[in-house]
Amino acid sequence: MQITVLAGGVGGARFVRGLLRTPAVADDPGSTVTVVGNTGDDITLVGLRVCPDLDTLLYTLGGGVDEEQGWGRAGDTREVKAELDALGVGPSWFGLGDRDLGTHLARTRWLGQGLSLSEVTDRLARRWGLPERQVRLLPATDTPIETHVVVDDEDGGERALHFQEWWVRHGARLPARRFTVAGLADAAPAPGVLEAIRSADVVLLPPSNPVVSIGIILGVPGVREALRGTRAPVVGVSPLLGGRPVRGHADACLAPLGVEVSAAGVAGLYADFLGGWLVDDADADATFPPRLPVRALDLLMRDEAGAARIAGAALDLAAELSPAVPVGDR
Ligand code: FO1
Repeated sequence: MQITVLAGGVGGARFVRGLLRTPAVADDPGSTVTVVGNTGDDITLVGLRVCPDLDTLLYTLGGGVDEEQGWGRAGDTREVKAELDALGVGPSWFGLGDRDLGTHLARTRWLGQGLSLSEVTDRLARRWGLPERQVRLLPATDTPIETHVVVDDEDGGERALHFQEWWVRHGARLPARRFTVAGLADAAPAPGVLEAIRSADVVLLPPSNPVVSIGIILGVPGVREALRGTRAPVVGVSPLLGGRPVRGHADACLAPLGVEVSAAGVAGLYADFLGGWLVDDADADATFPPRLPVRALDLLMRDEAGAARIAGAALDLAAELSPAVPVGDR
């Protein structure tokens, strides 16, 4: 089975890790999981290109993530960061681990040598053993893009700051007026992205942030149209449980869009291509778009087994929706 997942952040990475444990993938060496990762979070710091969502996917799927944080490298130290702080070279609010810096140094060197972000990501994926785990990781686009957040300034006007400054430094507490993505309108999908959607047996949307993770991938020209046109069922998992995100700040991202902060509100953002929707038991009685198949279950991903249970339920729903999806081996 060919499964394509649009993913961003910690929730996306943990969901994909669970997906790899489902029988549909683990017991079928012919199955492949293509993950299209968000690159809107990317930022250049001290001259280094940092791709947080791609790195979270690499480290989580490769067994090297700091489990407590959900991002960064397990057992990392911050010697270089401490020295940069002592030298007054910022930003001080962004934590860069020493091992993690190795990734950013290698990526920046390879990009500087003329490799595309896809080619760089492929090298990093090999370092983390992703092909052996049946995973292909593609950035949504090779075009450099950056999500910016427009907030109020002190004079009653507005100013834009990089997504990471809003998210990490301000904890998403500065009310956002809107999100803009530099470079997105002219971005091209990375090689393989549209094909992975068009030729998939199933497309899955993990419980990733619908605005600044999945929303950015959907904004890459051609991606949304490919989802509308694919023969594969598109099944999504709500990132909101009883109207609240389990982690992250999806609520702060939905408010400026005027979208209801609920599982139904998020489903509405995907209405033009969504084939099925998994929601938490807490949302079982909510009103969803008519004719949208909705299944309720416990959506709390407590551990890898929990993530596998949720991913399996998404594949079950896909099998209900499409005769092409094999039943009984999830
Ligand atoms: N998140 C934080 O809350 N604080 C940090 O200092 C931080 C550093 C960081 C460094 C590398 C990396 O790959 C991720 C990092 N994150 C950090 C996570 C990241 O800011 C966000 O969670 C994602 O971009 C949102 O998906």
